[in-house]
Amino acid sequence: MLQEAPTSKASRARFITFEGGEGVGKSTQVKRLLQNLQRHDIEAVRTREPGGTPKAEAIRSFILQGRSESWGPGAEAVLFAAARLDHVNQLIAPNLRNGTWVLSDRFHDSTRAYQGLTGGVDDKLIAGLESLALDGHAPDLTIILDMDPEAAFKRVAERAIEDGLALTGDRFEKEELEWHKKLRDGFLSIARDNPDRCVVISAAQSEDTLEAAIWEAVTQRFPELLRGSQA
Ligand code: T5A
Repeated sequence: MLQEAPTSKASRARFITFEGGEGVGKSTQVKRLLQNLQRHDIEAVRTREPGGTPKAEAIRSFILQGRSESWGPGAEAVLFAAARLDHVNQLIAPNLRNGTWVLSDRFHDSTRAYQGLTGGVDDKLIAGLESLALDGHAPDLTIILDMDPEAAFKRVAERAIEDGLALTGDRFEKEELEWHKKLRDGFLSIARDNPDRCVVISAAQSEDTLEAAIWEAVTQRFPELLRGSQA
């Protein structure tokens, strides 16, 4: 579980999710946003999907090892939803109730994009699973990091070479490039359909520049952060 020690209390907690394709820099930026919030004396935790709780992490291992692949995207959507239900009940909802901001590295838009828009799972099944798993806990803000998938793969490969690691890839990282281009379009269409919740930011910039762009988007959405008080 990635939950981290909270800092001070905030009276109104927000739920922020990070979405996008493989290797666009979500995990890096979730950590940086957590630090920026803590510098502003905001109590916050970071978490991830699939995962975030012991039960959801068990489902994560099962899926990412490829053990559910032969079941098809519909069954995988159900598994992601089961993990999400536990994550919401055990980690996200209690933290928000307690005044702690929650930053999640992926959430329900990943099921919409991967299993729905790219995997072809019926909209009604995706919507039903979403309503069950979220139980009213939709994100207040979703940051979609957008990047050409070829460039993102190159980035991950370069880092693996620098670190002397073999580039193995999980279940989804092994899909074809065309599949990843469709996935990128899927995230962009989710952003277009949800303009009040989603902000698309180009991930093809340095970690520092991207961090600044994300902070600007977050403070624009929640100006109380700069006023030093919570709405
Ligand atoms: N999934 C998930 C579904 O299919 N349905 C669902 O409902 C859910 C929730 C999860 C997989 O499960 C699928 C989607 C995924 O395939 P994961 O390991 O969490 O698997 O996969 P990713 O989310 O893609 O995680 P990655 O670690 O691969 O990518 P990130 O988090 O986007 O990228 P990050 O921050 O780890 O950075 C990647 C590399 O680039 C460098 C970093 O140092 C690192 O080496 N980097 C940069 N380099 C240059 N410039 C920058 N701005 C950089 N930012 C990071």
